[in-house]
Parts: sequence; C-alpha cells; structure tokens
Amino acid sequence: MTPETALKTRENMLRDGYCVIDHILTDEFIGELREESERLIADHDPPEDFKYQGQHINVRGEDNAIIQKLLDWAPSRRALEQLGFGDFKTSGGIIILTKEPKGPPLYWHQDWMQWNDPISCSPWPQIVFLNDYLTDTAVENGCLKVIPGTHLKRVPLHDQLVPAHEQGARFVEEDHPIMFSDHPDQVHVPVAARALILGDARVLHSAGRNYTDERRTLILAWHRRATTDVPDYWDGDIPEAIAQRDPNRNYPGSRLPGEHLKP
Ligand SMILES: O=C(O)CCC(=O)C(=O)O
Ligand SMILES: [Fe+2]
Repeated sequence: MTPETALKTRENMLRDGYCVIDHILTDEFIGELREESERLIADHDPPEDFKYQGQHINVRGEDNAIIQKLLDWAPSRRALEQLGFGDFKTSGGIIILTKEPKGPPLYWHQDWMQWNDPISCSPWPQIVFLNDYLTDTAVENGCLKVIPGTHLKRVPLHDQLVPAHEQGARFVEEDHPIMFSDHPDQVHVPVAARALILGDARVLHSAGRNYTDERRTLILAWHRRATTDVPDYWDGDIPEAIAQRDPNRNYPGSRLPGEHLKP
C-alpha cells in the first residue's frame, strides 16, 4: 500500500466506519482456508437460532494452526500498521459466518457493547472486525451492507432496531419490516475474495440474502486496541466526553446506543 493509499483508506475508515483493503490473501492460502472452513462446517450442527448468521463457528487460533496462520498473516498485520492501526490486537480467535445457498439476509445491527462508556464517541476506532471473505461477494450472494457514518452519528434506525444477536435480533421473523429493510443511505460492499474489509464495531451493517446455490463464507476476526489513549495519527479535536473520561471507572456493558451517540 502506498502512503497515499494508506492515508485515504484510513480517512474512509474514520469517516464511514469501514474500509476495504485489496489483495491481502493469496490464492494458495484462500484455498487452505476454504478447505479448513468446509471441514469445520461438515462437523458442525448450526443451531436454528443462528440462521441469519449461518454456521457461526468459533475457532481459537491456539486450537487450529490454519486459523492461527490467518491471525498472524503478515499482509493483514502490515496493512493495519500502514493505516496507523498497529496497536490493534487479535482476540485470539475467529468466527466462521456463512450465507448458506439461498440463505436468509442478516439483520441490521451494530456490534458495540460498551455504549455506557464515553469512549463510545471516539472519532477513531477502538474495536474492529477484520472480514476475510473466501469467495467474491456481490448483491447476489449476500455481500455486506453498511450505512456509512452511523458509527458516530445516530439515525432514526438506531432507535427502531431490535438489539443485535443474542439480545433479540436472532429471534425476529424473516419478514421483519425494519430489521431487513433497505435504507436510503445504505451501500453494498462487494469485494473480491482476496480483499479484507475492516469495520468499526459501532457502524450499522447487515448482509443481503444469498440468491445463489453456493455457500458464501466469511471469516470474521475481532481486534481491539489495548488502550483508550488518543492514537498517534489523530490530530483532530478530542470530544469533551473523552477528555473528561475516568479510565478507572467501571462502565457496565450495553448494546444500546445511549447519550454517547448523538444525532
Ligand atoms: O455476514 C456478514 O457479512 C456480516 C456478519 C456480521 O456482521 C455479524 O455476524 O455480526
Ligand atoms: Fe456484525
């Protein structure tokens, strides 16, 4: 990545809540990941509750050499460093998420679970997902959908959603009029198989239905900064809530955006 591309990509990430980095995996390694994910899927019995996320298999790197190889993958690490995100650390594991052939869409949600903490309004990312898709994605097979900027700005949809995953969204009906809606500001994020999508845990995202007969597999790896310090690259204003934040306080977890997400 040239320094100009790195700067532009980071600007996209900060402004939109996601960015795409091309040419991260090699064809050979994608082949290995496909084979390994298919092997794990064959041994897995997906619970009905998880149908909107597909297979949903958690794998720890320490239990699986191929997954550890992905977590250590030098091009991903180098890309993070070039973006200024070198202080993000892996959680040590990944989740295999799929859209099965003709599988249903994934509901709108955001994955931030610390909305009581003033760090929620950081203009820089603190927790991100690294999404490696093992096939090309398109509207046809349920590519990622994002509403850019919603990691920092409240929109009416925030207050209409059933909270993500185990907190309700897994149990909604397939024809839920809001959870699977089209949004005027949504963008589709189709990618070629070797690309990486970086997403801010706070951004509203979803995925379309898979209209094809092929499984669409995603390996999602959570990464977080070990610190809440202002990152070196940040030279903008520091929000008052962050400047005043008490790092020693214990902020109870919450998936519901509260006062720290302003319209
Ligand atoms: O399936 C996807 O494209 C995204 C998955 C996701 O965002 C999630 O499971 O939280
Ligand atoms: Fe998500």
